[in-house]
Amino acid sequence: MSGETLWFNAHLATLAPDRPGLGLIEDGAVLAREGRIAFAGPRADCPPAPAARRVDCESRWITPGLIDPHTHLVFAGDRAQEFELRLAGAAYEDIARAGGGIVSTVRATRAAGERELVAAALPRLDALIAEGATTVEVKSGYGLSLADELKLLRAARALAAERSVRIRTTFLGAHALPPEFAGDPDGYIDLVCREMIPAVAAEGLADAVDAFCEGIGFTPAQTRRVFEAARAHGLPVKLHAEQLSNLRGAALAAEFGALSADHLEHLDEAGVAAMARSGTVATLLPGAFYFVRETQLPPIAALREAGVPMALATDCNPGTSPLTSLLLTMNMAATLFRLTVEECLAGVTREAARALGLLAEAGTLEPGKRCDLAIWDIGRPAELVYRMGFNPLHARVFGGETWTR
Ligand code: DI6
Ligand code: FE
Repeated sequence: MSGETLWFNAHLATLAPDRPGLGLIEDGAVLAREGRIAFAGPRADCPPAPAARRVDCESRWITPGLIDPHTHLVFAGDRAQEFELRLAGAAYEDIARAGGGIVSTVRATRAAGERELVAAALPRLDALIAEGATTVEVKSGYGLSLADELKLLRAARALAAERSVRIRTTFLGAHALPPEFAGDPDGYIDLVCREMIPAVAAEGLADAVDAFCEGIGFTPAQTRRVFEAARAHGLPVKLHAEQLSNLRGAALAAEFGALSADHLEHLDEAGVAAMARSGTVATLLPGAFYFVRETQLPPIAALREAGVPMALATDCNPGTSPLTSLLLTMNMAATLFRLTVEECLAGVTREAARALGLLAEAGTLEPGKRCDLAIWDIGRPAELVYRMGFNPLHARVFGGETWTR
């Protein structure tokens, strides 16, 4: 881990906020010292570096390592059969009545041990890593009991020991109502607030707290209780908001200074304004939009106009977004949501870091941050957004070290 490494003969997309657009630097260099970026800029300005290792990038492009700021990566089983039923015309309710849907994932996840959950999540994590991801957020929410939520969060944290990647965990106990609390959502929220959040905080297992504020999830009043418990335990909040309807969840999240509000297809002007005031990031999930064949578009123009930062994420989950590609996520954001190339790339780097409260550590090529890089075999950055199902990653650097995965 010690010593210096210099990457030279590269084009940089630094994403540094003090430069316009992508922060492009032709003929750039990146110098890493003890795992952190010591220099990123024009090669001519690079301090003389007696670097032990010098890497000729042969005119490739370097971006910050990619960041997926919203996943439900850790779960057991799959829902391919449910997908087939839906293709054959079955409604979501029929599937739920037949024991499918989210409850089937909860059942499988409860039955799995921590190591099994790690093993199940690794291929999904590897797919993200193979495309240059260096930071991945992972939510709980398929355990829905104290023991199972803790197990899931431990499995998520354990992923960081298996691969060269930073994992941020989010406690999403308020994801769905577990069967044993049928008819008693407030009783379940009592458990979330009085037992689960204190235990998760005491064990230091979560970096944030999230909830699913929706007709089929939890009400704004229940969400508020979850946020109050999170605040009491010093944990920042995020929210699944306005995915299927407008319950004004984003404004509630903004009131609590949320790091992000996610989905947002049904967000209104007041919600946009509230997010702008609180600096809450809009995390857009085009994979879920695509997979459930949603037609209501998130209010991109209004978010842009109000200066709300926009992040992009896979929302990787077995029910509504079985997606493990940030490159395809960018393509979908461009084609379906009309984001620009700059917005797409910023969405999976700088703004994704902001959505995780990690901007001081990651998300741009700036001195002092961890040296997490993706090195690409491309001629221009737009290629990362334009192609579908093609991976031009040449190398991935995590904490100044080059890894194949
Ligand atoms: N929103 C969603 O669309 C998923 N979770 C959430 O909060 C659904 C998850 C599933 O069906 O397993
Ligand atoms: Fe989600």
